[in-house]
Amino acid sequence: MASTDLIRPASAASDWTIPQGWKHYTASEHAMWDQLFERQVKLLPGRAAPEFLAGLDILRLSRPGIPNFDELSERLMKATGWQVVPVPGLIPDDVFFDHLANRRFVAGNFIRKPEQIDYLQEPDVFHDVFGHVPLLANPVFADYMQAYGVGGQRAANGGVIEKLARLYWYTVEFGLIRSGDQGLKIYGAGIVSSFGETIFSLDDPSPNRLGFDVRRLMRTKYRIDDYQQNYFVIDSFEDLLRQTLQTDFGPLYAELEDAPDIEIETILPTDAVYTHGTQSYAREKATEQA
Ligand code: HBI
Ligand code: FE
Repeated sequence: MASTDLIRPASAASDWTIPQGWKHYTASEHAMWDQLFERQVKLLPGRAAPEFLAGLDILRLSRPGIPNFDELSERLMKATGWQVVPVPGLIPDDVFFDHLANRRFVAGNFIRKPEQIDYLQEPDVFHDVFGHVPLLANPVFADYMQAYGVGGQRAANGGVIEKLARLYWYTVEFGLIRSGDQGLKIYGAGIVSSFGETIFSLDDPSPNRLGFDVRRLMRTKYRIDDYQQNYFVIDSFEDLLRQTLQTDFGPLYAELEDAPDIEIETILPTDAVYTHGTQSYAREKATEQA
């Protein structure tokens, strides 16, 4: 569904925010958060980027269970000037960009049901808060997210927004990072909040792990209904910010306008491919087209 087709619920304000209603969460909803939190916290050391792990402490509030957004925002505000605001679910692109440009991260206030523990389509409070908030406590990543919102507001037409959405998808949601000689680590919120994809994205031999290249990435289609076929690997958050949102995108958009999309299973001769090694990944030039 295109996010422009969304209808704002009567209970939501003009900026699509709603009250979190923290007092209304049931004991079993809080228990669902605690269960998901414990499972990911056990899995992530050695797999998640150190910057993500460093930000996890921001989620350890005065009480267990689903974080109270006011308390969380107070802590996040002190770290990087960001806030977390509740919304009912997906919101339109322009509203989403406006929140990000003003350092407000929108988070669903609902939590998945027990039968959805491993997969749900709509971003719930666990995905949004556990997945996204720890890196928002990192000053460089916090600036990247704001710059994305500003870039979205400037994007004049739908074609450009589609390319920007791919940048968000392959970095903020499903990004991998090379962590010195420690091999590849995960940082994308869609991975770090998923038990299955945390393992799949690093260990499974089937997906392509490609060196980050913004032109290549913006032409690459993606899947929303299964683990990813492609992951793009950045060298550092500083480098990501420099190569993308601190660069003038005007000429890039013009250049990409007539460039064809790249199918998800394609590896190009120009791609840098990370291959599976015992200790770490070797970065090689692809020699043949897949
Ligand atoms: N709304 N709640 C919510 N969360 C998102 O991640 C989101 C959204 N609306 C639009 C959107 N993302 C994407 O269109 C942008 O990345 C382009
Ligand atoms: Fe997300």
